[in-house]
Amino acid sequence: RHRFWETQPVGQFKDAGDTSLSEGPIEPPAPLSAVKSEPYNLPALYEWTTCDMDDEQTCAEVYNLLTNNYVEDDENMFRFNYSKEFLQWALRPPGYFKAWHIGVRVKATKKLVAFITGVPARIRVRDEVVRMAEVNFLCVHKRLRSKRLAPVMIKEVTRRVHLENIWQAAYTAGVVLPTPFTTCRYWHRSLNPKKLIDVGFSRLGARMTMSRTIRLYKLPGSTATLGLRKMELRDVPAVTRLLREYLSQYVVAPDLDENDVEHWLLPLENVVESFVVESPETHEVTDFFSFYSLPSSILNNQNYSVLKAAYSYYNVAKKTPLLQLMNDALIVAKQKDYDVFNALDAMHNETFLKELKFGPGDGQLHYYLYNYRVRNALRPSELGLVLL
Ligand code: NHW
Ligand code: EN5
Repeated sequence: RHRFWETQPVGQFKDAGDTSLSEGPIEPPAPLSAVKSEPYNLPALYEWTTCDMDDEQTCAEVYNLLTNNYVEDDENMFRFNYSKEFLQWALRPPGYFKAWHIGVRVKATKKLVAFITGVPARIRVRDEVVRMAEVNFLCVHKRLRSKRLAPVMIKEVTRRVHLENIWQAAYTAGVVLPTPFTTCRYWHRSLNPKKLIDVGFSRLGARMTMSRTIRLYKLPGSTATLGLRKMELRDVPAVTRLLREYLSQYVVAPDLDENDVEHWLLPLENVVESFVVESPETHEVTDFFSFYSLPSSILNNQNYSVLKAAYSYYNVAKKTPLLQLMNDALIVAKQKDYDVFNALDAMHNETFLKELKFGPGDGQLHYYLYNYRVRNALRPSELGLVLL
């Protein structure tokens, strides 16, 4: 059934429920001398390219490929539209490898027609912190689909990750592959219900009018939490401490140090937003929320071309009630003109989704590890990892 995935060190469907299999690496690391030193072969018309994301021209080519060919919903109404600034942020974290930003070009014209990336991360699975690659942005131009290019790209990124002596990877997908270690659902909170209905993102509920719907989703004009402010560089140590302690309760979560937190959480206009609560009395940072900005192109609509979506990222509520903190996140996102606020049912998110009027989406997100077996599928509430 899965001609490619059956050959890879991933949990196989046939092994589901086999209690003799232990948790951890599926294959041992090989000596580096055993890693192929030459790239895998591509069909003759194509060639490999390493994409320098510092270069504006290359970045624009990647942006255009993804804008026209990346992930769509099941009815092809929306397509992810990661911005150039977002791609540069996502692909250049501390310790990144340029060689892991891999493109495929048409030899004759140099047109970029496929892409895949990895970035390094430390991911904890129960008590083990494992060096991994986070693999993302796998994309093959619509005209080159179903030619088995994706397996070659996956093998090539694997080879380049192995060259750095890293033997595991984490990735997510909307499709089912062998074998998810957990599956999350997307939930959506309307901020601009009229537009969402006009573009077909949501529907007018039964026995609901437009004006009742607008009233239902109306939010206060200002935030409720005293001491709420944008995160600054000086907050990095406190946010790192809060986040490390918070993530320690999950079975799978990133192991983040101050450098990582500075990169992944310090606000970057139209890319990532983070707000902290600084106690007015003690000046301690007690809580924070964050979301990233991932617009979608609206395909085939007369009136609108972009849907502005905020995605819940990492949130820690130590003193402020989580419900109040996340309501403030919705208010901030509304003030910044987002149309919808999305969140997975991961971490403790279930405790605020329904109460804050999120509704379940039609999309799921399956989480995978490469060359690492997790013994029993996790509940989403045991997952502390958000991939972009
Ligand atoms: S998920 C988003 C993936 N991208 C899109 O959906 C964009 C739109 N679609 C496309 O561009 C986030 C194409 O349809 C793609 C497939 C390129 C998806 N993951 O070339 P063929 C990520 O980026 C398998 C993994 O003919 P195609 C995460 C499929 O099951 N495998 O198909 C990426 C089949 O194998 P099988 C996927 O439609 C994680 C084979 O590809 C997949 O022209 C990557 C068919 O290939 C997916 N999303 O191109 C894995 N979609 O065994 C990283 C399809 O079933 C692993 N396939 O026959 C770790 C590597 C690092 C390890 C380090 C130690
Ligand atoms: C790797 N980093 O399907 C990511 N999105 O629900 C790759 N649905 O937006 C994997 N179909 O439910 C990505 N509106 C996998 C996701 C791919 C994109 C996707 C879903 C997630 C989505 C929307 C629009 C559906 C349009 C028709 C949806 C309902 C919202 C409604 C708001 C009011 C309360 C009830 C729910």
